[in-house]
Amino acid sequence: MTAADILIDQLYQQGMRVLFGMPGSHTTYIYDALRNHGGFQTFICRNEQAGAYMADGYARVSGEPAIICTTAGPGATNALSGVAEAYADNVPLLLLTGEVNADRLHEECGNYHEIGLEAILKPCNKYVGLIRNPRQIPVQVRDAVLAMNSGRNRPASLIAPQDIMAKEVSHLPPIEPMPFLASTIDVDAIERAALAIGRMTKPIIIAGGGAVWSGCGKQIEQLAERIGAAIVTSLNGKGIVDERNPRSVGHAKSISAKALLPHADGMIAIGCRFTEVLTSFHTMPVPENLVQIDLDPQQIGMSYPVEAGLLGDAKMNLLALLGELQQQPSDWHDSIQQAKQTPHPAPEWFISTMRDMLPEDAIVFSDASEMALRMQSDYPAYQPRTFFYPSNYIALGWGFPAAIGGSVAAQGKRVYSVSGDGGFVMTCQELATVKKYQLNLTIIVHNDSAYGAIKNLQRRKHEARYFDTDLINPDFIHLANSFGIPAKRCPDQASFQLALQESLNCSGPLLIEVPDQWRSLRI
Ligand SMILES: Cc1ncc(C[n+]2csc(CCOP(=O)(O)OP(=O)(O)O)c2C)c(N)n1
Ligand SMILES: [Mg+2]
Repeated sequence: MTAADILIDQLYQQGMRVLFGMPGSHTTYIYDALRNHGGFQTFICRNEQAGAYMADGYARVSGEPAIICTTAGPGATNALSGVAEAYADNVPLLLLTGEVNADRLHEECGNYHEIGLEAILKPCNKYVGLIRNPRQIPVQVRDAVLAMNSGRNRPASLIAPQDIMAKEVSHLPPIEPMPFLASTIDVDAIERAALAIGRMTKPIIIAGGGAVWSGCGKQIEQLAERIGAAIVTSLNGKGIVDERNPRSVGHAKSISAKALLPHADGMIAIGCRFTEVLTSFHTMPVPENLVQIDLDPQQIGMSYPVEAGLLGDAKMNLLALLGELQQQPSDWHDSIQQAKQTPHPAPEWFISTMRDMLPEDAIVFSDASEMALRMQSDYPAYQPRTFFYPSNYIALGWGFPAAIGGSVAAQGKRVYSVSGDGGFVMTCQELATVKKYQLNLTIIVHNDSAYGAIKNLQRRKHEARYFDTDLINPDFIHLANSFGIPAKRCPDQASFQLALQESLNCSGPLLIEVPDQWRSLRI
């Protein structure tokens, strides 16, 4: 048995089952161990950056981390953008990377693929473990899994030098998975929070990604009912409560939310970090009477002072709060309804057609394109973990490969990705992955032959001095076909409806191109 066999077995013992990646000269022992073990579902990616996005998408849909396995040096650094996106959005994934031989590590003695991986990985991982001795493997695997699954869910990395992986070792006893520390309730803090909430007459609940990971949608609805609150979400919180709920005013940047937020006299933030993106560079009105629930003590009061901070799991804290709070009279309901009626410009037909045609529980991944940006407000999510966006690192090219990971997690249920032409071409090589595994994925490419989002900025901020934002693209239909994937070009609503309908009834991948050359001049 090699150390690589031990490593793979320990990962399995700690609950890991899915691995995206690409073998290299420094990971042949790891791949041999994967083959011998046989318990992992493995997927070859065509670029490790996309492979890391896949692992990210897998975790967002399933709630469970997957592995992105890379060779040393360039394999790991290719994956870095994906690790960073997961770090910024609080999503767990495990980067398992090969490494040059440990005997002369960091000597820069001419070993190919060598680069200071620990230093590179530290800022975007909760845990980085360099394996120097096979005996360390059980504890390092356990610590990596614990880091991903406890507190804020974030990436972990294991660095596996090839000479260590090749070592013959006798069987090591398995190590018990570490029980995740359950958060405890601070009774005094709950009382302070209940008092603060009792003073709110126009409360707003703002729910972020932490609420989704805690799975506290029901408790949020109950709290809103109890105290007469409106509900808004951040991007990562979208769908935690059905956006058609009479108390929901959607995403915090929706027209309805913007109409209501200035009138609130109290806010309860649940797993929500008040990021630059959410608060539009801290211009969003945040009432002084703020109660904040978060797993991470650093986040509580970081951007706005709090009346009460509740540390720990959101669901547990909400249950404790609900035990304290009486039904609260509120005349806020009419204002919420008025805000919901605020006149909206009609959403783009592309977006409304998707919402009208797709099932309630359809899983949609969007890239950082202009159209996906608009989906944040104009595409209501009805269930948690059904709408995904690279919310905080905002890595263009994420949407399509993340949807591949999401599709693996969805176990056959059809998944949709929405990309612009620019973002899609960044990771379109993964059409090969979709084809190889015949995934039920509908790949929508909104094609304006431009980096439209940036072109818009040039129009607004630089008096339409457009520069380096127009693109020449491949023929997307031929491109998909060359990978053996059927494709439709849909320049109008009727043909788009037909194609979406077809995709609902087909199995395997389908690419839909929506050419829209003049869109950037319309908005
Ligand atoms: C990795 C990375 N590179 C560049 C950017 C900057 N950026 C954000 S949106 C965008 C243009 C997106 O173009 P496209 O995918 O065609 O969508 P469109 O905005 O045209 O709808 C760019 C270049 C980014 N966010 N991430
Ligand atoms: Mg574009």
